[in-house]
Amino acid sequence: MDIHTDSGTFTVHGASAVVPLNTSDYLITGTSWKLSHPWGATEYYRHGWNSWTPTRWWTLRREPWRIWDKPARALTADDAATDTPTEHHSSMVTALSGPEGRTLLIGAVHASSPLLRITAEEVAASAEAGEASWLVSIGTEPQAFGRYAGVLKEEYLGERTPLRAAETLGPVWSSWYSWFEEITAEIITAEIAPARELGYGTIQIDDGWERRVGDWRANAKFAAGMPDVFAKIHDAGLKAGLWVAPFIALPDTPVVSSYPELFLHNADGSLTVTGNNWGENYYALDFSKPQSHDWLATTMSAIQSWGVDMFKLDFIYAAAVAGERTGGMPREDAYRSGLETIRAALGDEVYLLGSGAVINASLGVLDGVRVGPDTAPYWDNSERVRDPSGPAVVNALRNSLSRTWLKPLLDCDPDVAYFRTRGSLLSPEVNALTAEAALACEFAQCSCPAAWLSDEEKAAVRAWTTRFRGAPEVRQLGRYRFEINGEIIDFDPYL
Ligand code: 9PG
Repeated sequence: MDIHTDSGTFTVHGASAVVPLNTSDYLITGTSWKLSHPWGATEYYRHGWNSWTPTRWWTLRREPWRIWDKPARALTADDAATDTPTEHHSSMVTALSGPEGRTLLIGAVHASSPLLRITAEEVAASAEAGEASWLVSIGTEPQAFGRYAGVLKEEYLGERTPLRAAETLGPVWSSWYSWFEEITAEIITAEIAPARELGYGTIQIDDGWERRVGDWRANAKFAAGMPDVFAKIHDAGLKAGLWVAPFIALPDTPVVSSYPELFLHNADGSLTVTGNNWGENYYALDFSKPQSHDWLATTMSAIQSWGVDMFKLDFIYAAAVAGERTGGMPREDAYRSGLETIRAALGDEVYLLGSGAVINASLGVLDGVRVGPDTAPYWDNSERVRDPSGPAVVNALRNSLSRTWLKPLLDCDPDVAYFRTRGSLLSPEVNALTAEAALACEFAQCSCPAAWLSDEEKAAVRAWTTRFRGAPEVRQLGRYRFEINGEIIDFDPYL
């Protein structure tokens, strides 16, 4: 079937149905289908598989933009099952840029592992299991992405409206980007009074509290237990957040040693390695097995009873890594069912922020997602040249600002803003840029310990939390250009 537009004709091949919704939108069903296009080696939108996966507009005239020459990182930072060095590809959605600002978007509406492969002649759409449905939308760039978000909203947000960080969390102080794993109960409690004073609404304890990843009991640095710390946070009128990576476990944890059958296996019967961090390989729960859901629900409910208002659920992509699942359950269906188990066990009032999250398979369950790789107190990282998923401000900002079209569906966390000059290589100019990015994304988070800040820097934090609490009006004017309460902020020259 041909789709005629004022900027050329597009032909659909191999679809089982093409239903026009109006003059610019089409609903397409099919397992594997193609759309030939007249725009040649144009610009296209590359959307990464998980939170950390490289996302931006790129061009077919260059080699594919990806994590180059680093196969070991593909397992975590890209989709190892589909990534190739030779193909331009995009997960979930892509868009082509045509003449006079015309955009053609192809986005999955209902699909497991939706993948788009893009050439100068055609876009090939495929999904892992059975028939999938897709939207083709033609218009300006904001129109096409806006319609896609609208269709997804109808499809996924019917039963539950996601919580919004601006209303439920306020500005968040996170322990990660200052203390990393070196946190103690004393370090966290020392932050409570200043956090109140500086206008934060939530203190989120990141990685470093647990005995071991997969053994979710407090370690010796939190000797009085987590409920003790959370009670102190609550007594100050703040909400309490906690980092946990509930879909994965390191070897030699009680759950892996006692119940190896709960974890994803390879065809040869060995446990599937789903990534490497903390200096070790880690495994992931296999959610095609009911007992894995039982373990997850029990574990998460127990942690929630300590007094947790918000969870940062990290490394969750691991449940969607390829492996042998019962009944051939599609990997992203397994992932989604794990998130649904957490939501059912914890209720609708707890804020769930995904990190390392598979975006399409999280819609309707998570309240927010990290939309970029980790930031860092430096602009770029030369050790990680050709790794756009490596920790750096430039990588976090580029990814995050390329995903703001997701805002109608969930909160987009661009990672922390910086205000400090101590323990940082960032200039005050870049610090200010990270603070504006948080406002543009409508998710304010910072990790600067109050004791590391000068009086002037503290005043800047206070002014920023006040602006965020005032719910500034944000308008996106271009790919990287925003208007925040009437003031123009243009990230384009930096990205
Ligand atoms: C805690 C951290 C912080 C951080 C998360 C996550 O691609 N990788 O290998 C990779 C490793 C670590 C990582 C992200 C990606 O950091 O994003 O905010 O919570 O875990 O360990």
